[in-house]
Amino acid sequence: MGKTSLARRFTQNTFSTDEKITLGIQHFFRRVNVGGREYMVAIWDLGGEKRFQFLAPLFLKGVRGIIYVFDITREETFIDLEKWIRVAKNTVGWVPSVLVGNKLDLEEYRMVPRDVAEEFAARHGMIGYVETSAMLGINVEKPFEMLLSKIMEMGEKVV
Ligand SMILES: Nc1nc2c(ncn2[C@@H]2O[C@H](COP(=O)(O)OP(=O)(O)O)[C@@H](O)[C@H]2O)c(=O)[nH]1
Ligand SMILES: [Mg+2]
Repeated sequence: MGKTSLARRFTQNTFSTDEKITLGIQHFFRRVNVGGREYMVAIWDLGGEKRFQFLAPLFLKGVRGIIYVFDITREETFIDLEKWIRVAKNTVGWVPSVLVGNKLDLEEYRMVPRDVAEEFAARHGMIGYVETSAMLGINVEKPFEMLLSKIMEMGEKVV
């Protein structure tokens, strides 16, 4: 669907057509400069498969923000979001979050309309909705920037 591809694009500016399934969790890091200060962004990329679901609450503890990713060409990945939002709420309560619809390069196979996703993000109190292509490198920085500026605005140290 694109979680690992987006994290890889954001941190390494690379893309692989045969990205391996995420076994449990993968880590990605990138230094960013905001307002003349350097921060380290740590991305905890959770494998979405059912068999890894039990790990999520363990790793969600302490997160400062969440990017929820679905694939605009696969409606079931959009429907699945409700479950992940519930898991996050039960574990960390409210943290700033952004919704990402990935695979914008496959627009002709789109199954989830943009306004439906926008409405979903708003209804769940998310900062916003962004459509990306990890493959083409479209809009990949945007959800991370939105999340970071929100976290900073909340006036706390960024880990
Ligand atoms: N066409 C297209 N394929 C993508 C894009 N992002 C990821 N993929 C492909 O979708 C598959 C799953 O991607 P992956 O990043 O492993 O998804 P994850 O399971 O959410 O981590 C891989 O074959 C990727 O190459 C994208 O933006 N466009
Ligand atoms: Mg993955």
